[in-house]
Amino acid sequence: MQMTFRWYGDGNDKITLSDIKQIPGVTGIVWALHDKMPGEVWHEEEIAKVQSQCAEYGFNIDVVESVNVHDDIKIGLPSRDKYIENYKTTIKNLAKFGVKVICYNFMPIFDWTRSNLFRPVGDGSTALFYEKGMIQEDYKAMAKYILDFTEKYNMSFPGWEPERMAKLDELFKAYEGVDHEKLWANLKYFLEAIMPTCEETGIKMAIHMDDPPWDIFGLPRLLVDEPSIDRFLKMVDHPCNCLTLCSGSLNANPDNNVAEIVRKHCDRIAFAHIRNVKHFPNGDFSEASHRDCDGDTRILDILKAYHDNNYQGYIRPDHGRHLWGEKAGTVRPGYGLYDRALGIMYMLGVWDMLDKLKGDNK
Ligand code: DNO
Repeated sequence: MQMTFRWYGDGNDKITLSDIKQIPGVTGIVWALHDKMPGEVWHEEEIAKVQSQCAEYGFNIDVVESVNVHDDIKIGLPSRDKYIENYKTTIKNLAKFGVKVICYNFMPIFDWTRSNLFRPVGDGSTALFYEKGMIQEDYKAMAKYILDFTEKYNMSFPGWEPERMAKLDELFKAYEGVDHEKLWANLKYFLEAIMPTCEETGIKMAIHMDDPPWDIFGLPRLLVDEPSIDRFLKMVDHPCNCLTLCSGSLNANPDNNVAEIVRKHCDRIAFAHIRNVKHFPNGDFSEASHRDCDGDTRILDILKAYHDNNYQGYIRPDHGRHLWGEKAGTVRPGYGLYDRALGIMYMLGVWDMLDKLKGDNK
């Protein structure tokens, strides 16, 4: 496996490439052009700039997270073809700079969704929190919470572009009639249209799991469990049609056994997100440290499943808690430096030991 770290870019992230360089084992930066709206073409000179910044520290830019998909593609409007053409141009441009994997999602309107971005964990740190009761009907209250936060601290979250969020009612109207089956069909249309470009460029498209893995605010969500992942991979059975298997997103539903999914589909996982989640009996969940016993996601089983399958793809610590003075205004929610660095050391510790045991067993 190849260890990576998500970085939001110069001027958009308080963490520097020099900070990341000091974390053992990281070889690649997971990046994006965060000022791009879904549907816009990513141009060569913009990509080249990030590449040279990362190359200065010896990092590759093999993984992009994300090239976001325009709503018209998800809704299935006639204008989708124009945005699909743009997407293909972006794929080609990224390939020119050695990009190997594009992470994306197909969630209608909202990307990841939480009700509290800095909820105390109990040890002095804070973490992202999902209060089920708060994410039921009133999408405006939830969107307001997130957007007030981004405005107050002058940051934007991918998938929560203020320009799109300003038109929430219109967006909800446009998605009327897009039920699960329609959304599956639109996803298939999109993938079938871009697979030839992926094949030609060698780029793998790696769909992110829906977070949380259930419908919210009446909007359908597709990538939620093992049967839906099976369906997705079969629907477009192409080696470039891959997964970003996000352990935390999937395991927000405690019935999802992520390690089993890894064992079943390891060859189609291009990108692994490792995150631990702690469940509460009423359906709420909090994000937790990467250490297995701090949450319910069974991180050790998952790492073992990747190791047993000789996983060669990319991996990164996903959200971490906010530690040691990281707080609203000083850190991107879920994307502080310290807990993600600790997560890397935990993962590498487990991995190194599994390597050693494998060697010893020979
Ligand atoms: C949240 C991330 C997601 C992810 C997108 C992929 O922190 O895991 O925003 O990047 O869903 O498109």
